[in-house]
Amino acid sequence: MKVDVLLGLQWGDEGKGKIVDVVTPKYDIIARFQGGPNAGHTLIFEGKKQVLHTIPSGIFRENTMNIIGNGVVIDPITLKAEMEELEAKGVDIPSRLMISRKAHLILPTHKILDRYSEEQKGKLKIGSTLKGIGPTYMDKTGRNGVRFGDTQLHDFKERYDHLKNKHISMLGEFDYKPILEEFEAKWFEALEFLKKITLIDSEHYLNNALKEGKSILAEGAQGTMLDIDFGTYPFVTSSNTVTAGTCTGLGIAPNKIGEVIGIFKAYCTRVGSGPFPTELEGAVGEEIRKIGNEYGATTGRDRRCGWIDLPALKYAVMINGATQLTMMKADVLDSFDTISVCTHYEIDGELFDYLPYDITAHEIKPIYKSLKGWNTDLTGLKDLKNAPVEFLDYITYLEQELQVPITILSVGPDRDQTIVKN
Ligand code: 2SA
Ligand code: MG
Repeated sequence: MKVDVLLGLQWGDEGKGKIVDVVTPKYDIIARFQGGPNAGHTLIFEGKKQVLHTIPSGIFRENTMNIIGNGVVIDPITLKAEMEELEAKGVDIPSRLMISRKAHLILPTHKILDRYSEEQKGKLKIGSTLKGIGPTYMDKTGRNGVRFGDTQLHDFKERYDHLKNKHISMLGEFDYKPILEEFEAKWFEALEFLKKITLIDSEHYLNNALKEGKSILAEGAQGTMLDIDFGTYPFVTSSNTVTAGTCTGLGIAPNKIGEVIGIFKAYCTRVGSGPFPTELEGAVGEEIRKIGNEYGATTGRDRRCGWIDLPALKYAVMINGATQLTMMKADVLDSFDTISVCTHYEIDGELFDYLPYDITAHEIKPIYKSLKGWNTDLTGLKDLKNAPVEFLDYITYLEQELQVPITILSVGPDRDQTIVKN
């Protein structure tokens, strides 16, 4: 058996949560491999909305085991809140969730450092969700981090204090005390609460599961263009969001990766700062935001909206080795007469089909191809046989350009509004 991977090809918010939830019945195990509570995976079923931040999106299905892998960073406070919300809905978390001992902990002072860092950057701020992600990964790679497994060691409090004091010494004049007072007690309380979750060596668990013939899906967070190495640096998150992140974030060897399902929206969004060549700042962008309900699932921020960006998507398909594609939110474009697709960028008078190295130093002008819109309500579509020809043309055009088949199409937020193409 191999591990299938499902991840975002744009700047996040492609709809990973919904699709993981839809495909979960095919898998025994769903595992998160990177990121942390900066993620906002929205699932809607039976008319109810649920946002997940740290817990994998397989949690609502009985008989599915959910793993938070070593590559994830965990804030006990937000994880506890998320668990309590789900438990109130009758989900039995301890029987469906396990956490890697090697996953790093987000300390209250990591969140403070995140705010401090963004303040220091001024205009160049990343637009972080301020969940402490960057500082926690910095301590991980700097070899100062505190891991979940450390909570079971006799000197855990010393390790915690040591790191906390290091952080305080980095904060200069920043008034950290009120925030620390607000969060520190809650943080330890949350760790107590989380004792009911089993800690495991998830690399052994997952590799053994493969040997036993179990099926595993790795669930990405954020998106390829936010990858620490291949995204629009420095406006990125601090983890490897791409397929390779599955290997390091779960302990899965590259030759154990099976299908790579890349998700993208029929248009494009970005939340936070940084380059976004196809951004529409006027009325059309606003219309997409409203129809698509494009607001941050974690922070509530307006998401920036624009047309689909083929050069960026081709890059993402290449880096991830995507073997299948899923197109989300096609219904959001139902009322548009014309749909634009960015095929190239014009930079200093020259045409490019990839993003330049120094992405902030150039003015990037998107070159568009116009396609006729379908002007039909797709939200009730169950079968592509009944789809408008313009919609089918859009799918075929994208498949030709990206050279990967689109196997799943989403035409609305509900589980049921999903078409699996044969
Ligand atoms: P961070 O929090 O330090 O990792 O932020 C760094 C950049 O990564 C972006 N980022 C995201 N982009 C899209 N969706 C994310 N999750 C939430 C959502 C975001 C929200 O699902 O809507 O609620 O605002 C996410 N998380 C991080 C972030 O905007 C920075 O550009
Ligand atoms: Mg999201």
